[in-house]
Amino acid sequence: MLETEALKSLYEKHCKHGFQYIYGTAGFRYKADVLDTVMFTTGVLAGLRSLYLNGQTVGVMVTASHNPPEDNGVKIVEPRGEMLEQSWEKYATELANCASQSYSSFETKLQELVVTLKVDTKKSGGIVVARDSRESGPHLVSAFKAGAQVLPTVKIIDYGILTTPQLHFLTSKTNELPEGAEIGEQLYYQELLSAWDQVTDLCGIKSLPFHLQIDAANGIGGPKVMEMLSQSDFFSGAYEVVNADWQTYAALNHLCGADFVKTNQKLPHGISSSGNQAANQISCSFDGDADRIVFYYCDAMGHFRLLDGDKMATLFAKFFQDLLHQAGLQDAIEMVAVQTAYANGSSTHHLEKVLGATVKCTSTGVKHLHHEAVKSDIGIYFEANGHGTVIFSTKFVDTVNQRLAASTQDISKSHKALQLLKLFTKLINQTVGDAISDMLAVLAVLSILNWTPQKWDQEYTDLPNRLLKVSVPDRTLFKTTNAERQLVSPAGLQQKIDVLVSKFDKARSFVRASGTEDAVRVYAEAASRAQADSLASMVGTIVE
Ligand code: NG1
Ligand code: ZN
Repeated sequence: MLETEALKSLYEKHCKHGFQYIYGTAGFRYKADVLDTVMFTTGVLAGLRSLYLNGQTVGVMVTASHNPPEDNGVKIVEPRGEMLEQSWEKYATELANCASQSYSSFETKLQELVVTLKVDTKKSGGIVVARDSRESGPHLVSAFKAGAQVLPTVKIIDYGILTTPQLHFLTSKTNELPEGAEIGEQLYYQELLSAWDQVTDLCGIKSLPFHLQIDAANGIGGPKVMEMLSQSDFFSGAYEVVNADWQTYAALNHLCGADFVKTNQKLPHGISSSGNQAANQISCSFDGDADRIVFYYCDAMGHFRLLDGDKMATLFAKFFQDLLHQAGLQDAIEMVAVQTAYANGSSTHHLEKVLGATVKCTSTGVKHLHHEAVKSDIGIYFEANGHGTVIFSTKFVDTVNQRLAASTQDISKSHKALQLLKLFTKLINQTVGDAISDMLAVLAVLSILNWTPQKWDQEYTDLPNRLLKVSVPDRTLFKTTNAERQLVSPAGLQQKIDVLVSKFDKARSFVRASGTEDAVRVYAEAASRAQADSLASMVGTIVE
């Protein structure tokens, strides 16, 4: 570790005083101009994490996802690509807030962490870092790197601009592959495209049954998905990318992208309803860092129809359930669908009552869903907003491999089902929700099932719902229980919500503080659009 003088000089160059930070739903996320200090301390903390994990490489992503262009943020990724171990969020917050107080407070906290965590600062470690396309990114990455220099034995690789899932993928590959292996973006494209080609070859799919429109939210997903698809003969002429202006900073997430489409339940700028009415047309929107995706189309009347994270979860649940049956694995392999309170009631009903699947509900934020999903052999987890993935256990992989080795009838249905199960473990980025990989997986499932977007949509009908953002003086007063479905504070508020809910049909509503924005979110669903809207607005009023 650096000597006091060098440490102090770096600190003074990068840290400012006075701001209070919290490691939230997806790391630290604020207006970019207050982030220098926390970038610096996250550099230190990521180094400590790597040393604590015996030198394994940890990842760091500088992004504020779907937030407006003036925001930014940072999060730490575990060596296998998962979100930072929860017990360390506290250390990240404490170190940032001490640095925000004074140099001596920062130094004392740093020494204390080194001792408490028994970190040997002479050993070597590694960090891989990347950022999304925001204007503030390069400056914030410099502050981060300065923090990482506090532990000079920790080596940093800067991948420049990537999507969030690419950074997760490369973090995991850095730890998995032998030293000297060529690790970079290209590996990501090759793995996904190779899985795609094998799936489509196996199923005799020669071309995409739809014309595909991709709204890239004017974020980094645009150039990355174009780079990948330009390498594929299969996709040649089959798609078009709109809102790909990632170099105009102010355009990021503006009137487009997954969050805009999901929240406003309408088409993004740049995609028209006329082009979307044909049965062979499907559109999708990524968010700013391409870890979320929602699909949509327009029905014959020209009405916008959303195919969100809940629809993806049910699509994958049905698909994997069918494959497990065909492979004779329905009793050997356990599958679970993990949702949050924001999942539409109809999707939960469909999963449980129609598909007979096991459904679990967790708090918001993929780290919570992931944590629950890893307990099963196939864990399908999606937030309604389109953030999610499918993960497969080691037992699943071993079982499929053993059955494949024992299966000699290459042309049988069960053999093909086993092959497909195996290939989907490669097509899906299991480290984190990934717009590009989820897009390929959904397109593959629809092509294999020979489903149109309309057929997919008709599996169940969403209950009309409304999500509102309400500004309050202090959102930290809003505390919840029961996977965030009920408030315990402010006192008496939940009872008032319950009274309002009881006045509507098939209604549900809940309130929680956002972990990424300075606001409280109100969700309401009910039997009709008018009822969902009135309930949301009434609850919004009593929350203010
Ligand atoms: P918050 O701001 O805590 O509601 C939002 C999303 C989460 C998750 C995170 C991280 C909703 C209602 N909330 O969290 O699902 O995606 O951002 O980006 O969509
Ligand atoms: Zn995102």
